[in-house]
Amino acid sequence: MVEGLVTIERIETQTSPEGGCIEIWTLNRPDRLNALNRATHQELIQACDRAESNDNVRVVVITGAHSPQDTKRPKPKSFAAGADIAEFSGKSSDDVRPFFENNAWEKIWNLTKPTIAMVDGYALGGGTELALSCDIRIASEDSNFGQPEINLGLIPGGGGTQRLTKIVGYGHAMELILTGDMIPANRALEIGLVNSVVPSSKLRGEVIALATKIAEKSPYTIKVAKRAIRSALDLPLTQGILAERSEFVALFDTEDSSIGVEAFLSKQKPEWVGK
Ligand code: CO8
Repeated sequence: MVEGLVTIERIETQTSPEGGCIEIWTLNRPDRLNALNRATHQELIQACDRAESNDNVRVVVITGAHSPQDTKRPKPKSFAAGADIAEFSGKSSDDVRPFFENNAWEKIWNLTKPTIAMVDGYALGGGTELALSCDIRIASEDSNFGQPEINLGLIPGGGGTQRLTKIVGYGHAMELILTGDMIPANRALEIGLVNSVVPSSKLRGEVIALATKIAEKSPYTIKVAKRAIRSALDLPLTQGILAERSEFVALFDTEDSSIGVEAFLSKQKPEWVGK
């Protein structure tokens, strides 16, 4: 367990090759509803660099810490209530540009490993965008999503106008960004913003089960699958089909495709080698 503004927990899983784990990154500023300040942002970037270079990390889960609920004025549960608005005060474009040019949202989006946002509470502004930078979003019934930047005289700046539009479609993205309204988890599910909604008490178990299932596949093939699916967002259909074909055919030269095929034919569990 690595403690900081982003707490990192590793869960060992039964993987082949051996040693695989799921990393859970917990944003740890619950008094500020896990608002993403510069320091948190830097820690997220460092966590990305470490996870990318560590072959044992198979899946990354991102979530938010909750503040104690037994105090006089408990803070609401939050995944992340956006960028830290206090850090916007008095800033010019020249002040903020360097921060946005090297930002954690893109770093997470560009991880080659699968990522899951585990959302329990508010995911607003940069918080919804952080969830959108992940490959899969699982939310508790207590969660709320939104892009309230318009109420600050701003627009989403962590990829929200782009990824939200790709994921939920033009009309829903327009409505969310132009109104700044929050939507509850069940509405987020209806518009495809989240993959599933579960009771808060079951959220961690469901996400770990999902992450474990992915961690047990060939880590090499998982990366290829992620890259191929990404092509669907970046490329026109005909080029995307060609990109997929090229990835698919190349897999026939990998040891893991031979292992997978032979394991199926001999009714064995595949023991992946990761290449
Ligand atoms: N930044 C800083 N502090 C925050 C933030 C935030 N985004 N959100 C909440 N807080 C603080 C509050 O100021 C409050 O502090 P204190 O206890 O000292 O008064 C504490 O967290 C608890 O919050 P509230 O008292 O407001 O709790 P409520 O239950 O009354 O309300 C809300 C909860 C509705 C979530 C409310 O806090 C809220 O509206 N927060 C702001 C949400 C928002 O506007 N987010 C968008 C921010 S802009 C942004 O994200 C731009 C994205 C850029 C992406 C960058 C990519 C590179």
